[in-house]
Amino acid sequence: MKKTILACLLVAGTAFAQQIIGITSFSSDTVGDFPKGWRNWPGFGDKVHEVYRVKEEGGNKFLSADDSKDYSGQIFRGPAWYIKDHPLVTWRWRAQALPPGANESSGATNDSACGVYIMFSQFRQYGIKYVWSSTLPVGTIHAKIPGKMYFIVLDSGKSNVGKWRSHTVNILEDYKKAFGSEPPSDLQSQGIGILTDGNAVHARAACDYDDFARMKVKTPDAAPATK
Ligand SMILES: [Ca+2]
Repeated sequence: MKKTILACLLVAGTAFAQQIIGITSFSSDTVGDFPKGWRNWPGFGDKVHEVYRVKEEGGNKFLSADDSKDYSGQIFRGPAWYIKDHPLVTWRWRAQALPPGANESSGATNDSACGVYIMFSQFRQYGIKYVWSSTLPVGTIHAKIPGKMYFIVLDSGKSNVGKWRSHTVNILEDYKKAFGSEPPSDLQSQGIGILTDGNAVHARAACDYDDFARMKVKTPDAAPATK
């Protein structure tokens, strides 16, 4: 009995060291504006400013993406970091409108209400995209460009539409699963990207995003000294 109590105390007292580095929570952005520090591809002009706007709810600011005009404009921001230093990326998102029938495994229907990119090279289209899919099941990994660009389904379908969903992904582990090989030791993310789009199926897509951060993998602290 005494041993059991001691074991419980040790488990309860084990702390986890985890360095969290915020990327953005939109708290310093202006409601109604395009968020500061984000860019888009040349040629899209100000269209993305119609899609991506900061909103506020209950004192919290977040990014709202709402595309009903087939714009399909990706936005992205730094900073870059070495994946081995901070392999975990966390954020939350809330799908508001799923493009009906969208299926990311086919070019003709490749739309996602919510999409977050970790790009190792923006210009080489080398990276991983996490999506809230209209139709594909959670856990689906699909090679959009084999050996270069993969997407992974984190949420699926209508059941959680309108609810915030928090995710923490391990880029090193997901790289191994998707690419089928160990990631290069100097693998860097160029930052994060976002795309909410419904242009393939010509339907509205909408998603809210918030609280992007990167982290080390959790490692238990040394067990507390006991007598
Ligand atoms: Ca926020």
